[in-house]
Amino acid sequence: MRLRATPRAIRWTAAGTAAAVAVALLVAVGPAGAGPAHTAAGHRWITDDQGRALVLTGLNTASSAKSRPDGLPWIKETDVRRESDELGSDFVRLLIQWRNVEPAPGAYDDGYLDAIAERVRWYGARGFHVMLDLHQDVYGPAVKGNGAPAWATEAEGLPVAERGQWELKYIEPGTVRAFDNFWGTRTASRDLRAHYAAAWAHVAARFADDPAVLGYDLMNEPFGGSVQGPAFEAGPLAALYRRTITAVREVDHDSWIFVEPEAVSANWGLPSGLPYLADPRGTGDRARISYAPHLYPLPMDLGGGYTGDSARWVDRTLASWREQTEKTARRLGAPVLIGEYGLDIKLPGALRYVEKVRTMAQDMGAGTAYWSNDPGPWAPWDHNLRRTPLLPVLDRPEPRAIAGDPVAYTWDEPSRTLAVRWRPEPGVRGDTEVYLPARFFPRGGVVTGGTQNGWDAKSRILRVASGAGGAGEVSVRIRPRP
Ligand code: MNI
Repeated sequence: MRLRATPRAIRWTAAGTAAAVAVALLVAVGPAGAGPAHTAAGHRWITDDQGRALVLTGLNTASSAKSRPDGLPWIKETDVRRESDELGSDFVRLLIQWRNVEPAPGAYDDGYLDAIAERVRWYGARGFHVMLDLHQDVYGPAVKGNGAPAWATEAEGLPVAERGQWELKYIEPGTVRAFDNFWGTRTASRDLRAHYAAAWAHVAARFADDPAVLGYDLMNEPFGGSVQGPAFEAGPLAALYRRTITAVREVDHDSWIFVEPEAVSANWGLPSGLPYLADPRGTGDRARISYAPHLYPLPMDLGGGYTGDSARWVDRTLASWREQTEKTARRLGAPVLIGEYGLDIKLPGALRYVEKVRTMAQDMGAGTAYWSNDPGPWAPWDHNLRRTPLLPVLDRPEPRAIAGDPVAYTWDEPSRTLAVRWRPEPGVRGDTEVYLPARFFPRGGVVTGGTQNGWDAKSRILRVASGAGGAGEVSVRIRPRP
């Protein structure tokens, strides 16, 4: 993502002292908490290069990349077309593997990055924002997981037993040792974190000027080996993030950088100990660090559906997950993106659960990436690529980009009304864009309370003038065109 330097940015870099920076900040954005695109909970929105708040909605692509030797997801371009045509997606969390990026120490496979770039183009051509996710589960294939190359796996010969429940491989001796050597909480033969940061810098250099790439998810579901909880998150994890952020910013000034908490606690709605992580590109609204936790309520991991007692526990998890996520996001000064949520949709109540998560994300001003697009029982398409009942649940009317400071948006299905409210902000350019699925808006929409600026029947995007220059809040309603 590219952004021209704004006068504000120039003033900041010219400011020699902390006091001058503080003055410039007050002049530029007003009192603390002001400035564009903040949610009710006080954290920020992810913005595009026109300053518009983005409502990112999409899928993870794909679990298949974990196990394939080529490290690529199963998709062809026609699958991206299907995702674009049948689903209201404007976002993809695209999995990549360290083992394929850096197959030998310090040697990068640019053929792999070319293949990733081709897939990014498929998405970009259809208006998607792409987040690259350097994925791992259970460290790497040398310890029966995925992610890290074998040369970067120092398990010291300790065993890793196959387990029925894959998550249990995380606590096998060889896996824990490999993590400890990675994090440097034991003395490894190499500084593996230096390799990790440099591998990211190599990837970021390749995609820095790619307008389809929104940013980088530095590590999937981090796990600390024998160091757990706040000691891990505020210690080795924060240190790796700081090192990697510095390395990425040397080659890419503008893309968003997404950080995840320790998965095993945060996925279940427990607190994260992740500390504030400075962005070399600036503080406050200049920073582009986003918080991207996952959401997997424990009752569902245990095979429960969204009914009865299990549903009550899931609801409590959702409430604590939201509270903890917003607390961490405020500490980080970061917008929120739910990088993964998902379940086997045959579980009782599964579709209501998905709806519930989407509504929560909407209330939080958070984007979502459903896990995953691999055809099967979790996905919007089955093994024959026929639509599953999940598809219409994911495919909802929604704003895509809001040209100002978003106040709220709601979809009321009985009255077929999408309502969007925002406060115009100086410096935000372009229209508000809303996505209107064919099954509710077969002939597009009619706007009240604002000015329609165009309708694209192919992408099903309706544009509404930002209202900048007008006074106060803009409140528009969009109903189906008769
Ligand atoms: O549920 C997890 C998960 C459980 C336990 C642990 N540890 C013990 C460290 C870590 C993670 N993850 C959920 C989903 N994430 C992956 C992809 O990132 C999906 O395949 C899982 O369903």
